[in-house]
Amino acid sequence: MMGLDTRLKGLERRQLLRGLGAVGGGALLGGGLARPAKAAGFIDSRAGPGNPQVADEIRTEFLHAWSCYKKYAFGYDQVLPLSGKPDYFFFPKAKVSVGLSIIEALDTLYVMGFDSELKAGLDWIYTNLNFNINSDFNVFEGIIRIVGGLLAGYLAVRDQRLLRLAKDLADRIMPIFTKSPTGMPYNAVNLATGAVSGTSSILATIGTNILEFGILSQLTGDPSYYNASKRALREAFNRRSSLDLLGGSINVETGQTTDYTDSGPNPVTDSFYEYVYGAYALFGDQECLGWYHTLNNAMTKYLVENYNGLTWYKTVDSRTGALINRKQSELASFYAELVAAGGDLSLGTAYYQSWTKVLQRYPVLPEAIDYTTLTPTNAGNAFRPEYANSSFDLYWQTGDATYAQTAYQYFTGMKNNARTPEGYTVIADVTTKPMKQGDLFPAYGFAENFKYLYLIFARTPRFDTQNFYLSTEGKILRGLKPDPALTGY
Ligand code: DMJ
Repeated sequence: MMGLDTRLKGLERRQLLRGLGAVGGGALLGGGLARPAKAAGFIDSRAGPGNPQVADEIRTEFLHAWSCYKKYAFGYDQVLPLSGKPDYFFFPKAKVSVGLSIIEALDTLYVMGFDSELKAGLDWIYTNLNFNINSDFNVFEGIIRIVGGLLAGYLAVRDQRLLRLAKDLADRIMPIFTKSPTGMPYNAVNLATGAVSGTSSILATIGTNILEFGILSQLTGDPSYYNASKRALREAFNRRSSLDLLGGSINVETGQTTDYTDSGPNPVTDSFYEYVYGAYALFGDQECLGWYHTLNNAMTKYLVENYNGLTWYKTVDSRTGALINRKQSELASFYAELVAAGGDLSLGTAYYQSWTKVLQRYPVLPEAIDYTTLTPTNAGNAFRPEYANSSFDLYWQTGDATYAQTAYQYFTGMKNNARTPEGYTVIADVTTKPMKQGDLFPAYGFAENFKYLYLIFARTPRFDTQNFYLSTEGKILRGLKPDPALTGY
């Protein structure tokens, strides 16, 4: 074990510096963009001290949510804040927990400076976490939440045990790629036996893994993780239509598209595009950047439309471009920052403004709307972070204080409606007054919402605002600065 540790450290140092490919020179921001030039007189709000008072308010609310998890569900996957009970996420039938909320929270606790909470979480992980579980495991969620969470935790405190756990889980997941005739991943794997299942995979499952697996390749010096993910992206890209649009799912054994619906930034295709671009932003992969532009240009051409003065993405048939529906999932709102990072700031701004219009109507965004009327087609809200994700990245891309203001508006809506006496929870109906609450705090709430908000207003030496990159699950995969007080804990 000592030998492994020493080897990893040496490799890690060299490869973190070098990256898997050449990352473009100059100061990079989240999304890998150089800062856009601004008109004379524009006040860049990034240069100042942030807003320590608001940062502290957000930090306090995070602790309120965390305390509820600690009180009722510590070591379980999630908490049910109203009933005060624990909840299983990955293995509800087997009643096995992997302490998901702890893993999701690691780098948030770190950047917020909750060191004793972080140490308690790490102690739980080092004592209890074991992936030898004889049950099927959802690989999409497992990679972005657990592999990503352990890697972000490792990048924060540099304890080799976290890296070993991330590698152990990734090795148990690898059969989804290596057993697939096309290289595109199956949906699920049995963590103990390596048996794979689920042959028709949605695009998000096929393509939301290169960031976590690429970091793992960097840290271990083993390129097989990155290469498996890259092959899957290539295979999916090669199945685009003559319009350069992609369908929603593919049979990973035959390679046939099983659903030709292109829902663009909406599920089930959403984070596929995020990771095609991310492979460039995080690892300098120019081929992926080319793929991103090909696909994004086609979406801009065939999906984007101006409707009643607002900008939205239609869902279309990928073969013909024919309209399927004009629904918009809240989950798509992250795309405002991605399309801006990819070079189209005016489209990103317009899309963000469209969502801000909905936020003015519903202080907590509904899960989905019909954008011809701005009315909900699903009136719940599962404590969704995507709008705040865009606020955060657009703020750091542009320095425009409008994004901080609208982020605070989002925070106020969340605090006024999703707060419970002991924690935070999901909303069952955003259209009622007061909003009807549900009974669940999703683990991603510890990874995303509060972190995006906090890192707009806070200035902490533990986070590099000049050069960062976060995964689809809000994991800080670049930009964590080690603190000697915690290193190796
Ligand atoms: C999170 O797991 C991630 O943000 C993912 O990309 C989409 N769904 C949830 C949050 O809404």
